[in-house]
Amino acid sequence: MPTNAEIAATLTAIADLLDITGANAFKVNAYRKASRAAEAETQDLEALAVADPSVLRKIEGIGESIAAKIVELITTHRIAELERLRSEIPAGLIELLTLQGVGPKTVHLFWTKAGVTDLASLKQAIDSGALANVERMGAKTIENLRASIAARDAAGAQPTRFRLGQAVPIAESMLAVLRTTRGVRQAAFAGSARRGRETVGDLDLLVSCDDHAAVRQAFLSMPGIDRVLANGDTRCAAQLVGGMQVDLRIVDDSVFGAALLYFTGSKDHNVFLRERAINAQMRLNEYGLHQVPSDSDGPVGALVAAHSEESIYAALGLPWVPPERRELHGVDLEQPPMDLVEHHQVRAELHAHTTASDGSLTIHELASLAVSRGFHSLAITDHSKASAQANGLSVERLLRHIDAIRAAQADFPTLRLLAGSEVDILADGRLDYDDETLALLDVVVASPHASLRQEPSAATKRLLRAITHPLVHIIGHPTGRILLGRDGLAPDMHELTAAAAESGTALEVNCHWSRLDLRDTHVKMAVAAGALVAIDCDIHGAEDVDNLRYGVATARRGGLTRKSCVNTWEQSALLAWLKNKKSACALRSSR
Ligand code: DGT
Ligand code: CA
Ligand code: CA
Ligand code: ZN
Repeated sequence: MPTNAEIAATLTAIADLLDITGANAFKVNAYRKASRAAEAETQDLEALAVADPSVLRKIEGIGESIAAKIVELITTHRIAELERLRSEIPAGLIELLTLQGVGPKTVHLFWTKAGVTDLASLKQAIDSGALANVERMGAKTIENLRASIAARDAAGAQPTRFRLGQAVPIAESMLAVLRTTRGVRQAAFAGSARRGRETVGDLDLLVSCDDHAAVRQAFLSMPGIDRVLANGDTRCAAQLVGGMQVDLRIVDDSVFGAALLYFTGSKDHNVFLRERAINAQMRLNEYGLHQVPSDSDGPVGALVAAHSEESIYAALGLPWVPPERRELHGVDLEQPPMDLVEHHQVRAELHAHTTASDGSLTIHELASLAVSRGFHSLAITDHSKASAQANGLSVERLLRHIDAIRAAQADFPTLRLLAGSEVDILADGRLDYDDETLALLDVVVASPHASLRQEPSAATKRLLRAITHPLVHIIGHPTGRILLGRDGLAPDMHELTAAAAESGTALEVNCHWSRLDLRDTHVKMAVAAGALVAIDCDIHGAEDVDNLRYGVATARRGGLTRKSCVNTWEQSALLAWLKNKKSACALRSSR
């Protein structure tokens, strides 16, 4: 069940290991090129390969021998060459790749020229001066290396986490198998993935069934399992290829709700509920909510509730709490339930790229996709000229693109096509198109793409300038962070959210699971400030629409309600906002 992204990651891993061994650059580059091709491919490679293995090598960038490796991965869930490389290279060397600024070619030098085999021997080679004798290891490089190691040590032995959008599809494909297993009644994922946290430490699956043995067998023979960590009657655990750990709990159907509540967490939320139970003379655990036993009851008191989460919350005098809100405890939960934004309420996508810049769909394909999702509006927002690496549009190309968007409208009677741009916010806060050009657009999404290591104060000034620009409707991925990759900007979010509320500019929750930017805590600040929020998929290919759920989960974690989320508005309200913001600007400037 490898996805294109997993295939791409596996090919990159092979390229990295080849580089560490000092392999021929031609061969390494072939893997890197194939990895990029796999990543960019919009059709599902596994589906293609299953239908006809020979089609893979017809894909631009994938040669014959690597096509065979991909087929090997799809059919056997491993690649013999990758395993051979792993067995040839000291395991501690591979870990060095996670140091900031250290690539596989550098690791090759560490290994072959300084005898380094892991982090400890690297530190030794630095301290003893041995590394200074190695080619390309100048004083500055070694200083940077010291800093990377120190940063790593400061982060501690933090367990590896995985991004939500990588974990959830794995959970769902496993649940799909379990649901068809003999005797299974209910199956769900719990833990941080169900709470919609942006990263998860491990996956927690829960199944109720009549036949534990069948479920254990089905679970432990899933493809993609690298190592079995536990195999008990009610709990199994396994590590997947790629390192993710999956916990499976098997329970009686009568206590499914209690187990789901317990294993969804968060731990703080569980503690809060347990204390609430104690105060009401009850006991709560993964088997249910019980009365405190009197002498005649034996060890467990009478059962109060266990079958569903709702019944347990109700018995504790609380409304059912959506999983995304279960980081909360205390008074926050005693408020009446909020009208949190819901996935099905989203009817407009306001950030989408076509083949004109770096998307893979044409205007017509994007519009058909939006129609198939039941959307009433779609903004086409290709990149502006400063994003040269993304084939950003010159003013001249933008003008022609606007005409093409307007012309396409006639073919989509149920969808309002909006001509827009994702205009770069330059380092000083100026926008990448002049005002006359921006004024021609229906929607302006302004986003930072470069200079993402700015000082916080410069970042605040930069973003404030864009937020208060009268022609800007939405700030796209405001910080530019990449989860587990790049911190991005660290502006003063109190100032930004206040300015956004004041100027009626929406802040985006970018749904891509490597971004989720605004993050949950920033959404909370936007909600507190009364700012508008947009939840957008930043569509580059058809699969990106499926990321909406992650953006919605992030928004719900921040407490976003429907009325503050522009994508959930009726078409007339959305169009009025877009138009009024611009004309308010025309009014102001004519005064
Ligand atoms: P993660 O995996 O680090 O992203 O976070 P979680 O929340 O998925 O944590 P995990 O996998 O350790 O445990 C899943 C849930 O099980 C957790 O959210 C609450 C419950 N749980 C596990 N251990 C404890 C515990 O010692 N006390 C309490 N109250 N609940 C626990
Ligand atoms: Ca977990
Ligand atoms: Ca767990
Ligand atoms: Zn974009």
